[in-house]
Amino acid sequence: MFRKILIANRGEIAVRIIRTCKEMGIPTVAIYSQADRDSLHVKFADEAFCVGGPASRDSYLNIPNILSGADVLQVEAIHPGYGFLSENARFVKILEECNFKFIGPSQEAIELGSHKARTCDAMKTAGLPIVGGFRENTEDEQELWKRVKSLGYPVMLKASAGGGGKGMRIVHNEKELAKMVPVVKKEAEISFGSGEFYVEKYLEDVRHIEFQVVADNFGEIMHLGERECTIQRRHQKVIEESPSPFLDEPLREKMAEAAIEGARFLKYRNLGTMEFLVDSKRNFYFIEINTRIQVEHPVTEMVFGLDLVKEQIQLASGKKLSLKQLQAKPKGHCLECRILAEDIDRGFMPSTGKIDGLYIPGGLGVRVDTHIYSGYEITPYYDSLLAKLICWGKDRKEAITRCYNALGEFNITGIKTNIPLLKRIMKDKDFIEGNFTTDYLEKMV
Ligand code: MV4
Repeated sequence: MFRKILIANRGEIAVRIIRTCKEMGIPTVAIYSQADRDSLHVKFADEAFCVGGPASRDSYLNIPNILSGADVLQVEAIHPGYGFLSENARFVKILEECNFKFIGPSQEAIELGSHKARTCDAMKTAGLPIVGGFRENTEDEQELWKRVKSLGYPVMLKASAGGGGKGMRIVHNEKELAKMVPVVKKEAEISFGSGEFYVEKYLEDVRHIEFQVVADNFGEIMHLGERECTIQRRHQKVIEESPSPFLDEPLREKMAEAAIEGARFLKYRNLGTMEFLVDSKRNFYFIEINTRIQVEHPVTEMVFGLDLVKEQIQLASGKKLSLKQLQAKPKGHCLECRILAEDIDRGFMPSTGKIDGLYIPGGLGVRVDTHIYSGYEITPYYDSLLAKLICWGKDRKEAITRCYNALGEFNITGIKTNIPLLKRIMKDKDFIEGNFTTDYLEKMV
């Protein structure tokens, strides 16, 4: 097993990864920015070093600083968490060249996954259904207009290197297309360093359902069911659950088979997620692959009774899958609510400041993954995720009740949070009945 692991991340996921390393008896190294000196991941790790200024590009994205510290402290492997460098193929290549182990999939898989148009083409070749669209060179404006016309509106423009909800726009007519093409290009250029985009038919009233796949270095691949992620705001997930209230057993099996087929085609290793859209007629379409541990991984952990970070570490160190497909038996139902530092009444503006009072709920089936504490300062430099409330129950109804009650106990003062909105959702008839599609959150605010 690895002698020492560096966690190239911050916040709740850094804390989450350190906990598993401790359980496995692996020493840990934290990195932190000048804004994160007083963070929990720094206190919980065995060693820590500062990688630069508050802005992400100066610290958590600063490859030379991360690697020089890793070298000095004799780190063997690096866990990237999610966001930051987790899906950066160049980073993975540099790590390989510097003899550090990357805890995640191969450089090739990450490279492909970060070109979403190419991934769709590959999955089409693998036999998976994809959404109708135009994924070739969109620089040819004449061709672009012609092809969009033949697709029919609405369409969705998607930055090929996109992620984190950036570089995605719905377009209803020619006028909007002319306006949005440069907007998406610019946004993608700034956020991802590439203005490449592609066009898909926009499917209305769909559900976003993703399958967790796990693969070892020996070609063994299995899945750990699905996560329902339809409840999103501006393409940021807010509530996730497993299993999806929308899938029946035959459709679940068909989609799981497709997810595994796609992963096999890519010779996929380690953890990954295959994202799909499912329409009201129960047709499903592959949309993208995520080559990282995801924010919402705990819902899968709770229903399958597994530690996905431990799986990642073991697989990266060359171990075989810890279980066979037939041994993976989901039990009960799990919901995750993302507790965000935002002011719902002021258009979801990020809320910053010192947390001056905090009560974290607990009890049977209640798990909270967080890095906050009373006295902790929320700065504007990073995402607004404060905590993940993860509630398990024997069935969906019990999980919802536990979520609602835990949200009632949760008390965070000093900053604004989305807890009031989450509580309303837990009492909403449509949510309780599993009756929701992509427009759900818009209706709720
Ligand atoms: C789509 C779509 C409909 N048609 N693509 C949004 C996040 C990203 N991971 C995938 N997303 C979507 N892609 C096509 N061709 C619908 C979504 C979508 C969504 C869109 C608007 C509002 C809420 C949404 C929630 C989940 C998925």
